[in-house]
Amino acid sequence: MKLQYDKPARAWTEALPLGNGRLGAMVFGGVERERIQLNEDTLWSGYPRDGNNQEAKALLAVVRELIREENYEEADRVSKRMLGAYSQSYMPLGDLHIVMEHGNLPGQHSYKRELDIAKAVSKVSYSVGETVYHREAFASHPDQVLVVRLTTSRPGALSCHAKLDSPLRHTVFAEEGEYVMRGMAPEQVWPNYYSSSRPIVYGTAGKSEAMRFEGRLAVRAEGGSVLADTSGIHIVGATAATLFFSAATSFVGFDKPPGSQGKDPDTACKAPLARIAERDYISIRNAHTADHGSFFDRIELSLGESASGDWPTDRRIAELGGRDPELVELLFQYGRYLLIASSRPGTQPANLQGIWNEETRPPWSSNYTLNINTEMNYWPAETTNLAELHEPLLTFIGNLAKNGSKTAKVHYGTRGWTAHHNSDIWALSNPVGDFGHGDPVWAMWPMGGVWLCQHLWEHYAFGRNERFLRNQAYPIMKEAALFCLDWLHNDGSGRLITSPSTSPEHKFETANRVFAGVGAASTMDLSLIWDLFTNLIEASEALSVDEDFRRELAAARGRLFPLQIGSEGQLLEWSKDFVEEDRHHRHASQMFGIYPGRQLTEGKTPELFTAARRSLERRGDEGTGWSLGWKISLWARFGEGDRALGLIRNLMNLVRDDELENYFRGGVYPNLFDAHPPFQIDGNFAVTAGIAEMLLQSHQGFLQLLPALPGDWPKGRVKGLRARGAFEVSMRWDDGKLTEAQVVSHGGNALVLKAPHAPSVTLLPAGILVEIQSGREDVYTIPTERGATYGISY
Ligand code: FUC
Repeated sequence: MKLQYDKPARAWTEALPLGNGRLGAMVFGGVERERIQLNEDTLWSGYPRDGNNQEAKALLAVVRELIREENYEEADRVSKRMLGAYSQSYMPLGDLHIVMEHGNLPGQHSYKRELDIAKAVSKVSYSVGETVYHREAFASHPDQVLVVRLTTSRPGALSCHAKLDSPLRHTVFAEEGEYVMRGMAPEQVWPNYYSSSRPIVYGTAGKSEAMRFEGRLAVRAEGGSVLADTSGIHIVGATAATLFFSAATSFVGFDKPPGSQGKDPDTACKAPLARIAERDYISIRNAHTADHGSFFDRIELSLGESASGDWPTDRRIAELGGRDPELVELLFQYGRYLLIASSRPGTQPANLQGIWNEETRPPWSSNYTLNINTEMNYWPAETTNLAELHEPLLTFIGNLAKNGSKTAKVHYGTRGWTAHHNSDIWALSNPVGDFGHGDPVWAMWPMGGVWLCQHLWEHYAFGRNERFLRNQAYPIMKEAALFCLDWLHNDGSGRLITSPSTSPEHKFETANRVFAGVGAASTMDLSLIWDLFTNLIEASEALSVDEDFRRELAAARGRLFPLQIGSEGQLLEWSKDFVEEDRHHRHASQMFGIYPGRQLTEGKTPELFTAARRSLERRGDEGTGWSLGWKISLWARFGEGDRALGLIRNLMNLVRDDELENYFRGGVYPNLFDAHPPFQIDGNFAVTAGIAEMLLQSHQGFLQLLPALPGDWPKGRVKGLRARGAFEVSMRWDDGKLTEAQVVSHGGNALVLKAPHAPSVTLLPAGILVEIQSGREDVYTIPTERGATYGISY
């Protein structure tokens, strides 16, 4: 479980990520000059503002009429005028620089650096002359600090200085032996794809409503002397030293201006340092590894043996890629590592780059992109046994619902709430595009909230926490459904359609042979609404509430414009058989009902299921990082393990930042970060979710063990995957066949299992035979008791 290298990072995408959910660090591992790039997950540009467009509502009827007349070009033009403000951007905090004063003797270093993802500790070691230097770093969640430990083999040989720096406006100074960096974020950062003469706008110091921040560095040395001044902290002649970095911002919530109403970052920044003052390094490290392990160790995966020996990770990627089963395991677990490091209860949800960003104008604002990316980040949360880490997203959905109810009213005059394709820490919910600049093909998509509601349902479906469903999930889902009920309208023949409607970011050809984005009733709209209504119907049944509303939902669901099959046998992306702009387009939106949805299954909708497979076939096996990642799960849902593994192999293609020219397909960087390119973390999470989906599925009301096992993983085992119904599943297989499974029932629900023939089920550890309650063809129902473990074989 290690990423390892024989050279320092030359680029940011070679540096190794640490994180405690809130604080992020990218460790470069330079010999003379260590750079640790820093982030804090609440450090965003801007402050709460109303980005809604008051003109939108009046234009809605105009756009709908143009679409009815099939005048799509004009509909595109008019819908531009319905757009609101752009989202704000996630900001870098700065850098911790450590300059080692031991000279640099090239070629004599026996250099090594690594990231142990099971312990969440990064290490650098090298020698200068006879002296060996070690560096160890981790981001502690229990102690809320980043810790860097420097040691040397020769007493007194450690001399270095450390300082903080930031690309944002800031000042630095020394205070009581600590080194402090204090600054302010911009009030406005325009997206990197928007050309502006003033892309980054700061407010006036003291008056600005923007975020304030502070970073603070404390040092404890063993031997030697320590001195802090405005140029940094100087360590002279020590044998070991520990650096503690703390950071905080003035953020107090999505709806509170962090300038005038924010908290004092200074107090918040000092507190963790004060708390660890009496603690020794080992106890802080032990608390950290135990905390990380409490999540990480829940899953073990073994897919086969590697032929790569002790190679550096980048060489392994380049030479073996997805053909190295242990590298696939590493990539799987890395996705889990990254979620543990970027998303903890109480933190912000993982954004496009998780929490790791060094740019002041990051790609796509490093924001929350809701038409695939943010959801994808959380695909592995439930299945790979990290359900608590779903919390930041689930809380964020509640924030979005508050702002989104205003957007629904102002933009469309509907009940309920809506969000569009972009959001930010301020829970922006309007369609973005600077009131007329954006392209409706991405902006005009009021389905962001509908998709996010799937996460509320899935959190319940996996964990079966009824209190969560009743108090948190259901009310938000219901409000999203009210929006849908008002947004849907009769197409003239009794069927319910959405309009204006887009299939995220993909255009179709109009009769005039130009490409347009806005039309009616895209497949994704209808599938998302089907999903929300279905989940809500089941939720209201589980809670025994809202019988009338349930009937209303079922009636509306029954009237949804039916999904269409096109001339090539494919599931259509739009309600008409348009020529698409790019048949290999990265978004697989029309396949939502296959994955992550559950509308289309072989058992219930065989024709549409086959048509969706045809659509995926037409999309091809290439794509950006996250697009490849999505296709892994899609092929897994089609039960095609070899094809899914093919996608994993495509994704494990080494991308180096300095070789990016004319490179337009996804891959992974030397640090295993997903390359869209550029870096986007969603692909990492998608591959983790995809591998879980190959091994276990539970979306059809029954569990399927090893539904899409590729031929190249004939023998293996997995411990700790989760299935809907509050089950935890471990399996072993050999010769491509299940040899043994163990299922822990956390909820005492009936275990419904799809199996080739009646399984043998025993209660463990005693081994008492359990009788199958009922069996119909290949689906068997087994009663379970809460907390009990069952052995299954067939
Ligand atoms: C959507 C995608 C892009 C990119 C961006 C952040 O717009 O279509 O590929 O992932 O989000």
